[in-house]
Formats: sequence, structure tokens, C-alpha cells
Amino acid sequence: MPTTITLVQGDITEQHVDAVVNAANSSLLGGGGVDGAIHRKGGPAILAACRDLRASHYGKGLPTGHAVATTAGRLPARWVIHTVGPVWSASEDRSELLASCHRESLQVADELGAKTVAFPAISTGVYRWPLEDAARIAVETVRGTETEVEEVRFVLFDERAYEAFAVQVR
Ligand code: AR6
Repeated sequence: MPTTITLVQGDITEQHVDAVVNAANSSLLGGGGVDGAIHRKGGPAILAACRDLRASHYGKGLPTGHAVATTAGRLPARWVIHTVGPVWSASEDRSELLASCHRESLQVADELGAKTVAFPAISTGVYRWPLEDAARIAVETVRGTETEVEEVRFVLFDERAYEAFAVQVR
């Protein structure tokens, strides 16, 4: 069955889904934006799990384009899938890394058995990726990925981001 793509304008920390994707950084130790919101609302269990992952697997940090799961702590979701988006560059094409975040997150979701997964607009905040381009890459990649995930829900914080994704999904 093909994955259904849905769009919501709102806060990803409030989504009742199996897994929420976090636009993390390679330290996995938290930050601002959606990362800060997830850690704040999910509570200290998420940071504790991230520290364990660093100690066991990612001493040098989680590489850009990769994804890894932890508990979702007190969030309504079961898991957080942390992925590290690329910082926007005008001189270098890093699209493949942004696509990889989406592909790898879906692969981790499949390993977990997650059927509903919420994504934020990865790299479009602190990492400055132009929204329209990020939306195109995100939607094309989800459409082009073989997965058992039944619903991918893009959760867009504001109307501009929502519109950028709506253009791709129509
Ligand atoms: N729900 C949904 N979307 C949100 C929320 C929320 N609660 N909060 C922000 N956004 P960003 P990045 C949107 O900066 O660009 C962190 O410090 C936001 O409007 O969170 O991948 C990390 O630790 C934007 O459209 O992530 C990294 O250091 C989108 O989420 C760095 O930022 C992504 O913005 C990652 O930067």
C-alpha cells in the first residue's frame, strides 16, 4: 500500500503518532528549534537515551543524513527518530544529504514497526535551507522510498511552511 502523505500546521510535539522525527544536530545533545521543543516536552528520558547512544555508537556524533531512534519520553508518540539535516550551502549541492535524512528516518521507522511518522521541515530553520526546495526534496523522497509506514505527516510550524509543502503534495 502506498504511503499516505498528510499535512498539518502545528506543533510536532503534540502529534499522536508512532514516531516523531527530530531535526537534531550531530551532538544529539539538544539545541533550539524543533529539537529544543522535543526535549523540553518529552523530558529528560530523551536526553539520557541520546547520551547512551553517544557513548555506545556515536562518540564522534551522528553523521549528517543519518537517523537513530530513542524513547519519546513524555511525548504522545512512542519514539523520537533523530536525524541530522545538512546546513544550507549556496556553493555546494547537499540535496542528497537532506533526502537521506528522510530515507533513513523511514528505514528506522520500519525497523521499529512504526506505521505513522511525523516529520518537521528538516533544515529549514537554523540550518537555513530554502523552504520551497526543502519541501520538494522531502516530498519527492518520501514518495520514492519503499516503506511499511502507512502515514507520513509533515507538521509545519507556520503557514508559509504549510503552503510550501501543500504545493508539492497537491
Ligand atoms: N513543531 C514543528 N515544527 C517546528 C517546531 C515545532 N515545535 N519548532 C520549530 N519548527 P529547526 P534545522 C520548525 O531550526 O533547520 C537545532 O538547534 C521551524 O519553523 O528546528 O534542521 C538543532 O539542535 C523550521 O521550519 O531545525 C540543530 O542544531 C523547522 O522546524 C539545528 O537547530 C526546522 O527548524 C537544526 O536546524
